[in-house]
Amino acid sequence: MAMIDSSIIEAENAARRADLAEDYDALGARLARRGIEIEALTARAVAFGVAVPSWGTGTGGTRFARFPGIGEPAGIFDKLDDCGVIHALTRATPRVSLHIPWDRADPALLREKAEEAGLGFDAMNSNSFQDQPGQARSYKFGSLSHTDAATRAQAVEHNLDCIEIGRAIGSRALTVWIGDGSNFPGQTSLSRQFDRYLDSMKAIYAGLPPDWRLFSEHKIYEPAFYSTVVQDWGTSLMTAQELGPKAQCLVDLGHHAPNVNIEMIVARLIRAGKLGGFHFNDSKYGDDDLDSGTIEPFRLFLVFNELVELEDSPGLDLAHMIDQSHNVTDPIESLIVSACEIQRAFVQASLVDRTALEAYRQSNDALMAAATLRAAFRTDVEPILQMARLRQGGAIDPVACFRASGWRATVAERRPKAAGGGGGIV
Ligand SMILES: [Mn+2]
Repeated sequence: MAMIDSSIIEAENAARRADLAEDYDALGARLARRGIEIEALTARAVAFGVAVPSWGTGTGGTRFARFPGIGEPAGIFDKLDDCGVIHALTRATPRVSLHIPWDRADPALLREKAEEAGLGFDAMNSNSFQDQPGQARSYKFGSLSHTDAATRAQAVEHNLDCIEIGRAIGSRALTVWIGDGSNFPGQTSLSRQFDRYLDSMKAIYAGLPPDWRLFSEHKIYEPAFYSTVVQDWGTSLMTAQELGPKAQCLVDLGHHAPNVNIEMIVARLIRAGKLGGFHFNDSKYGDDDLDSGTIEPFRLFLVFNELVELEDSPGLDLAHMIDQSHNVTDPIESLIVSACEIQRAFVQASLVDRTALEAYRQSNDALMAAATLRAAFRTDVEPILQMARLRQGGAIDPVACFRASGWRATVAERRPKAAGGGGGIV
């Protein structure tokens, strides 16, 4: 049985339980003075979940090199084991997002393994940004927007295949991100290339089951460096609106120009009824795919501030997913920390005094409006996160518990040392 022994979690928690009780009571008293009921926040933390990307469990890499770690997952079943460990410790990652073809396997076995690890499946991810062995036509010059109709058809067929696999394992969404674009001015018709993309997406949309959604993920550049077909949220929104009600936009936090106001994009997409979900990560320069909350935690908080403010919007049903590349850390530890930081931003946003904020807005008191957000952001909600984990059987300190479990060394004995492995940057 490939799981962390619950007795290890219990022993680790026993050593921290008394401190947590004290910290939780103290925070509860502080929040009560602000008119906030701590149990309501803890209940929200318990209900919060974010999906883990299967590809995030292996060490990523850059354009230059990849440095494999020990005991890396050799395939999807190892990856699901690792995702199960992350959820067992954090209780905040109940689903996994698969990538086809990297995770292709017998759906019955996938379901069985996920059940064993206590997991479900989130959105499927297709891949037409690299060629696969034996593939008839190359995506070197594009996939869904290729000038050649047969290449476009091949890419459409692959996406329909992803839907089929997803149906068999209980997924209910497909995320499409393509690397299509151009590297030179004049290389492609900016308008006709987009038309071809839309036609291909319509063919995929036509193959969606009734209860499925299709997410369009934009990205400003890379691998194409002059133009990209779905370069920003405007193109993504046009796509989703043209396709129909089951099509929505997915916002990857790393897929924008530096300093772009992502929380505004979030607010606009919700207004349009077209925000479908997120790929969480953090960045300093570009699509760095760094651990969530490690570079700009305030920006993450501001995104969640919009989500909480607008959470009662009709039909809002967000697929929260992580999309990161872990190059210098143990991927399990990075995913644990990231899930906790995303949950932290959600809880902090949940304690914003929205009545006061709205009054400051109405009276144009900019200083106090900003102070109201800061008061929430500065509140250390760690005891709430710890209590949410403890009550669900998770670890008060999940990274310490993971290290105490010796998981990585144990799996290293049975997992072959990885040389290459699937990439991690989408
Ligand atoms: Mn992404």
